[in-house]
Amino acid sequence: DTPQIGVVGMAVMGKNLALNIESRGNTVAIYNRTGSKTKKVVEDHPDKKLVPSYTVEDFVASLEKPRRIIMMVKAGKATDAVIGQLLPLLDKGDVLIDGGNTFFGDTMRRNAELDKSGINFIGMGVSGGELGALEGPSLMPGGQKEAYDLVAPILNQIAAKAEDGEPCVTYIGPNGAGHYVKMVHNGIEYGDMELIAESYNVMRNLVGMSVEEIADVFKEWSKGELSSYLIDITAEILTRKDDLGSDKPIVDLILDEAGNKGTGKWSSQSALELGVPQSVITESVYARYISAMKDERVAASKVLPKPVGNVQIDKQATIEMIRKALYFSKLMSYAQGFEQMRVASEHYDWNLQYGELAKIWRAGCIIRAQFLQNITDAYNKDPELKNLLFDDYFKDIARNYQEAVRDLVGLAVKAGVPVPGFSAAISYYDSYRAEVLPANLTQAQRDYFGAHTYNRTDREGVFHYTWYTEQ
Ligand code: NBP
Repeated sequence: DTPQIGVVGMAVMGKNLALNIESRGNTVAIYNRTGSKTKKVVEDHPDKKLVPSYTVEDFVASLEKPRRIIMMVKAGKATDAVIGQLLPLLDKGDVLIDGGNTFFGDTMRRNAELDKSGINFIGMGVSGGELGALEGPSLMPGGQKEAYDLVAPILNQIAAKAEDGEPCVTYIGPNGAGHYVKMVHNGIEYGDMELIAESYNVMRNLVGMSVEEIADVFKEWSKGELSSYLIDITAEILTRKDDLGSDKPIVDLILDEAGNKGTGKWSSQSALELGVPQSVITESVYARYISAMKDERVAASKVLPKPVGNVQIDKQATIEMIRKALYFSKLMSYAQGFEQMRVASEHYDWNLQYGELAKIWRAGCIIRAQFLQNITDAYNKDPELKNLLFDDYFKDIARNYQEAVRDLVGLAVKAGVPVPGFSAAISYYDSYRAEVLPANLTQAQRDYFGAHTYNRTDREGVFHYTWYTEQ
């Protein structure tokens, strides 16, 4: 059979994606810079319809036309290098897909450059990790719509399926839209992970619970509205013991320094550039940074005073407060993430379909959760929704849970247990619903020291006050 599609990059993601595509009845051409990896994939899977090539020329020549190629290589220079090798060999109308975790700005640039040669370039976010790539990831493709239509049948086959059977893939929008949405997805993932970590920490250090007890609480929560992949794996992680012999929970032996590969940071940077408040995700990025300052924290823990007051805790009541704080804060984080995508969509002219985005995150990806259906419902009711907080479901949760968040943040702050995500969430909520903010004073200060002028509440025009007379 002539391969219907080719995959470049035989590291774990590319290999698994190729096997996924093959498992749906397709013949797949494969290529990797280092030939031994390609050889190993074929040797490990002798019965699969994989067609290996050991030169780019052979690889391109082996494909059905118009050619469809997915690149799964390290984002950045490697992507440009592979494009550079492929470009002279491709014809007008061929479709090149970058499935790496690429910065959306790079995808916009490459899409425009390749368009000049008549090559369709799709930047596709792929979420779900190794297993997702193999069994069904959530896919976020952006680029020329005609190009998407050429690959849509295969993408529909390989994507994860939601409970209602719908594939977790849809056309996201032109040029960098797919990678942008994947970036915000990752930012939201940072936020979810931080809020879960804070919940664990408050149970541990404010309520004084054991790791086993906390595992049971997460198991219980996963049956309710918090039901999600990340809550499930948290419950499971907390039950696991040391794999090197002691009977301690493995979490107690893992160093508390969080790494990152930059997608959370990109998400925050873009929010700053677009002027969108995205505090929950940004606090999550900061939380990873401050965690990595282990030596400084150890030194500071020895010299900086602790809180002096005592905090009285009612265990069961506090656990329920934490559950509500977690859900409320998650809603704030998604409200911010979707607001960011709305502003980006207007700024870059992408025409993003917000309800569809929540839909394709229902399965396959790391942030998959029952709750995403509420977002789809909200946008179905009102596609022009400015912010999810105006939706009835979100309003109800805010009404019913806000007191619990306030109580919990109060207790945690009093006890000195850090809750940057929860605090950011409730502060955002209070700022967003404030008819009047103290920005009047900020404007007065700006006018005082820099003659930056201000508007008035009672009349039109631009004003400058004579704060002082020049001597
Ligand atoms: P890596 O990100 O580790 O990349 C390794 C691949 O890039 C190998 O095939 C390697 O070829 C190739 N490569 C490099 Br490095 N430099 C190259 C160059 N100059 N020319 C040609 N090929 C080059 O692999 P991965 O973890 O499988 O991830 C692939 C992509 O998928 C990345 O962009 C990643 O961010 C993204 N992604 C990963 C996950 C995940 O869970 N891991 C999830 C979603 C998306 P070689 O064998 O010759 O060195």
